[in-house]
Amino acid sequence: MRITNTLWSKAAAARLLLYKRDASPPSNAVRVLGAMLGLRFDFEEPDLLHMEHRTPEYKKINPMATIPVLKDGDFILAESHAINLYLLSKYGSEHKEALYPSDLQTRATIDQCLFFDAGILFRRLLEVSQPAFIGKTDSASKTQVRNIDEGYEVIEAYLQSRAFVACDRLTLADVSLGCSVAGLEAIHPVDAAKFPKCKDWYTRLQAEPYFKEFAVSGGQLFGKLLRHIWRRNK
Ligand SMILES: N[C@@H](CCC(=O)N[C@@H](CS)C(=O)NCC(=O)O)C(=O)O
Repeated sequence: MRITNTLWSKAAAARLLLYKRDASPPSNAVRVLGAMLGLRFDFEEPDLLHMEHRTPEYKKINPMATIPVLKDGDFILAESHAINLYLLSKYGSEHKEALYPSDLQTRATIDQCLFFDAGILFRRLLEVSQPAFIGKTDSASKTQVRNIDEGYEVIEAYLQSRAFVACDRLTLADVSLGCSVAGLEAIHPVDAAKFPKCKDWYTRLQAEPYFKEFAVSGGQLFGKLLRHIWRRNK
């Protein structure tokens, strides 16, 4: 049978290997986008609790020692935001314009959200989980909870003038920020009284295809894991 669908043939020909964990919000951002684009991945699951991501072998793949990492044939790429931009550029086909519009200001606003996620919002989750995983803490501190609220406050501000974080439709920015919020919810849920627009946005995201499957269930898994570790650390 002759393959006529370019996207299908490109994706099927590609050997996409994703280093991920189900409880990792940035890994789930790649999985949500991958599913939206109809991509299939093979998976590797480094055991972060046993420091498999800090071995010399893993650092040869990703010197930052983080997941997710994508292998597309011989090409290796780390950092979920970079991975999603790459996957969308290469395999996005008709989804490119919707998820990362070419309008300069809209695109710049999406980039702003992606950098906010990478540099600020997701770090607020790591600030809670990293010390717990090395056995030092058994709860989130007041400062950490306040910092998470400060992150929600930024999203609330972005949503004042639009339905989604960067414009009036769902983009790559919602995928990444939504996955981080799914993880943060397991530590300190969005308070609808303080952040009504953020709560409404997150509720709407849960109805988006693949978001519940990867982001929400991944966030719940992260919460279970964190609580287990906190109990162990008491
Ligand atoms: N900005 C990075 C963050 C990646 C990241 O920190 N991932 C966590 C897992 S959710 C990790 O690899 N942590 C390992 C560590 O901090 O040692 C991305 O979006 O890919």
